[in-house]
Amino acid sequence: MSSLLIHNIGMLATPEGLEARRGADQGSIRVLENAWIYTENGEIISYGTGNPPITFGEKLDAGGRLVTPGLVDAHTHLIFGGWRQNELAMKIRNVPYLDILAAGGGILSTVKATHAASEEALTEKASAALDEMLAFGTTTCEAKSGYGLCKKEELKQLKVIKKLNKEHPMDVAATFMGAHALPPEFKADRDGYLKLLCEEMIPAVSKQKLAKFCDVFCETGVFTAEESRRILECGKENGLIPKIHADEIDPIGGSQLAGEIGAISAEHLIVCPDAGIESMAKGGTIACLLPATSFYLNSTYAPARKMIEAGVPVALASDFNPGSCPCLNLQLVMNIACLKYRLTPEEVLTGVTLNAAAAIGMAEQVGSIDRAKQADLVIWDAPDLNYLCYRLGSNLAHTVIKKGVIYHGKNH
Ligand code: IZC
Ligand code: ZN
Repeated sequence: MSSLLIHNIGMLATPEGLEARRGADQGSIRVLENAWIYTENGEIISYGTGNPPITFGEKLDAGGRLVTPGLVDAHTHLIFGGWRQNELAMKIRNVPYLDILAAGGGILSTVKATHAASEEALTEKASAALDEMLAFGTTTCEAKSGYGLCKKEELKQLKVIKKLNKEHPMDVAATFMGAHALPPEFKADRDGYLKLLCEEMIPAVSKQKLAKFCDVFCETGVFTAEESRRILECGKENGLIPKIHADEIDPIGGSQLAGEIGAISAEHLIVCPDAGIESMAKGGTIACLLPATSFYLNSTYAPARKMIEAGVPVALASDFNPGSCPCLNLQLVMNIACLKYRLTPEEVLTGVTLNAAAAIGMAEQVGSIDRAKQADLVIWDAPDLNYLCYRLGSNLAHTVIKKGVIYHGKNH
């Protein structure tokens, strides 16, 4: 048996429970001072304040620092070939994201680079990104396919995710996103691609158990709300839980659809209308917001406060991808969520831990410091939660613990 006692914790801050927290509960977290946490075999056994009752096993002195659950990144496009630094000059000249895509660039240029990369090369590249995420305090993430856009290449991406989930310390939840863009060869035959998705790709993903979720980019010039409904319903029939990229640039009905079909989460929601918020509240959909993307696209910010007030649980994620957000640092996402969404540090913490875990169906295993959950913890170079959300641009992760094992420790 391996055990670890983390003691001398200045502040322990965590949301509580096994499901997403909404409304006023999003900002109501447990805060303990002068605390300790005891873990065995990668699981949280007990925690408390004052002198720990445990004297045996490995000990880790938190040095009076803040400890939170490991962060959960519920939205990444982790597996891709190449980068898109060539788009920066276009962004500076205000060329819109969708114009770059319509001209065959954007997602489609990453599709070419991903096709050209071997499974081994993609694995190596994504593994390095996971290392970096872990060093920033992320201990669980989601990863999407979507740079294949044909059966063979989508399955290649999903196999990389499966391998990383097995071999890297990070837990990686897989999402099939063959509906990320219309492949150019189907430009004159949209229905042909929908048929390929529904009749070949989704059944193959499901049969090979390569993904838990199915996602669609519901956007002007990409997939309409009706097409998105067809794809997500087909995913559901094949056992894949629906997610949807909705209202990122234009409000074309994605958030309303999310609530109607009972999507586990809707992503982006930058221009989400009131009807979409209402539908998500009714359908129990989590709003997975990506504030670093708003920053990177120089766009407006999702109405996060309105969502919390309407009882929609808010999760926060990086959207790590080579186009609209080449950032995998959830600490920066936390800063922007405070400053631009006007969320409190407590609401933000719930957004990057428990609600993010719920958005990927893992709230029973990770996302909070509760007994019997995985011992996924971060010791921060911060005395309290306000400090973590207030500092900007540094990496404050001091020690990252995944399933009771210490992966990164900085010497100070
Ligand atoms: O590669 O541009 N929004 N999909 C939807 C993305 C951004 C990723 C990309
Ligand atoms: Zn995305």
